[in-house]
Amino acid sequence: MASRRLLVDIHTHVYLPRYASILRSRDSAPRISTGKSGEERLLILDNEPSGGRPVGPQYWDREEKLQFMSKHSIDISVVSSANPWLDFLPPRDASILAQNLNEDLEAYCSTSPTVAGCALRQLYGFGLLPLVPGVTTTDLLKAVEQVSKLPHLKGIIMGTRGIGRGLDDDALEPVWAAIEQSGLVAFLHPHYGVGTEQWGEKPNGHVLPLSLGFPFETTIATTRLILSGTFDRYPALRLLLAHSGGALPQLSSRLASCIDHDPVVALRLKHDARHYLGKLYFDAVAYGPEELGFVSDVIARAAKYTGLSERDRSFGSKRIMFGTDHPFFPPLTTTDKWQSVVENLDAIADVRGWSDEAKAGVRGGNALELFGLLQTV
Ligand code: 5CU
Repeated sequence: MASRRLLVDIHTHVYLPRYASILRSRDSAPRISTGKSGEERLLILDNEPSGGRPVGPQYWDREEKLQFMSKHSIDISVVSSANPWLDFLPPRDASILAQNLNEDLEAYCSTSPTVAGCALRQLYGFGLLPLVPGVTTTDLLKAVEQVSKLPHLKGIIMGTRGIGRGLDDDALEPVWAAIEQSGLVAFLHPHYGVGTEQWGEKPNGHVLPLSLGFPFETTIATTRLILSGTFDRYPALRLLLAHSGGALPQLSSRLASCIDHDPVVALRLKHDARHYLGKLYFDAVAYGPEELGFVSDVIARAAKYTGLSERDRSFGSKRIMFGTDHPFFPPLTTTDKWQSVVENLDAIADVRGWSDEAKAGVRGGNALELFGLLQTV
């Protein structure tokens, strides 16, 4: 069995039934509403084009997730709750719901079928923390502890706002310490986008917020973590970035130069900014081989800023992992393979300079290693 190459999806979402029913009970965003024809629509943010997106069982039904996996030959999915997580709730409600949803996700994963020929389950998960303004540190730490004890939860998904002041908030220091200590992977995922005033007045649907707003939100949040010295204080922290890290790989040398010219930050950090890019993990939800190749070059280059010799592109691939973003971006017919999935798989296959071993790693081996699943294969 050890020789079979598994396909592992590390970026795939669910609105668990308990969460979906809360969204159905609401009359402002985020909410699920039912139209005259009985069709449900999910409005995630206020003022979304066309009143949100149509939703159906693929958003909450585990059988649909397993069928989607089977259609695309995905062996394992590491499933995360989708945005906006608990952001709209008062702190006590958020803490209770996080606890319940973490239990729900553990049950969703632990009772999933096993992968043919090995002891692994088809589903693992990222749990939730009640990251909302006013929550107590005690409740946040309890949630980290809860997730770390649930055997099928391998990480924590989080947005970029923390408890209201972003992820570089001093109040989150004990939380980063606890996440590092637990060995859980923190999956940083956008929700709000940035700079909506830049989108203009033309009807461009969801294109600008999703293609630019989301990745720039991740770029800014991660840059703030770098600038605050978080990776110096928690060097074993494992942070996974959605959408291949947004624009951060492309902007990292510019960031390094800006830091060099700014003693306020330069004196605070132990390393050149490019060093920290090599400490991060990236999904492969980039849709193009050139972009993936570039991200792996940036990761490989990080070694140079740690005093080691620069590595090759295949070395950089070790921190990149396949993802689908299911159930978002569905195809127009139910029989089709999903274009977004096919594009992301083709992109991995077509990266110039990645060895076959490197491609197999991005398709699944790297994720098995990161999430501690290798020993079960
Ligand atoms: O279509 C969308 O708005 C989204 C979303 O909200 N979250 C996500 O992960 N992908 C697409």
